[in-house]
Amino acid sequence: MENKEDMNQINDIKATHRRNNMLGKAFRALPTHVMSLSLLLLLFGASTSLVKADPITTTGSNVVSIGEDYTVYFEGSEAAYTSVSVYTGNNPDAAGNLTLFNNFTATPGQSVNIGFVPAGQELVFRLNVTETVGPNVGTMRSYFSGDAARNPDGFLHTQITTFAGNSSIPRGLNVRFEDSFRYEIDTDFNDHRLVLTGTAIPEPTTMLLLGTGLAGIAAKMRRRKNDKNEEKV
Ligand SMILES: [Ca+2]
Ligand SMILES: [Ca+2]
Repeated sequence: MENKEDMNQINDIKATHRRNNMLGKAFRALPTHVMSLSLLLLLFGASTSLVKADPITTTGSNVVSIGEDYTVYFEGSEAAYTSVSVYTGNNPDAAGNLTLFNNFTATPGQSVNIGFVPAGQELVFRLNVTETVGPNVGTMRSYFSGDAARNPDGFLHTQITTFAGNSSIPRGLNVRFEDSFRYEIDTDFNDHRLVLTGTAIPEPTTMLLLGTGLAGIAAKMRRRKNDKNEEKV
């Protein structure tokens, strides 16, 4: 009885060995370009799975980062006043200026990358408005996204909604400015509209693992090739 079981085990091991040998031969028989394509797909698959859409959370009308790399798109403007949007980092002031768009010269879909913003940090946008019609022609005022208290009239000047996406702008967060002082003209919140999208940055450890994994596969392939060449000699 014991002997029979031993024999069965030995036969199982032999069968597994034969199967592995066949798989190994089949793998080695793959042309080099098929192997390269597999590696490419592995890379491509890995990088796309790290990208997320619509990644931003809001608290009231404040825009808060979840730790991604952000791009701002110009969505459009329905306004009489001229306005220029500026990214000011996490400060509602004149520091850290990055000029984005002029509402009369920018094209919808135009974009500016503002880079990585750590999770939890607010992204503040400022709108520099020049009143070009009405009783105060030439008056310049600045309004900020977020809290009303930041603005010269103490009113909220942005609405935050979700932008569904179109042919030139991806899905993202819609930051919609009202350019009217004390809402004297209207409150349509469509005078200067931005769309913010975020892209997840692969963590260094993920990239390292991916790198070492690929390096390992490449080294194995090289060894296999060398072994084969030595067999031929
Ligand atoms: Ca308007
Ligand atoms: Ca308006």
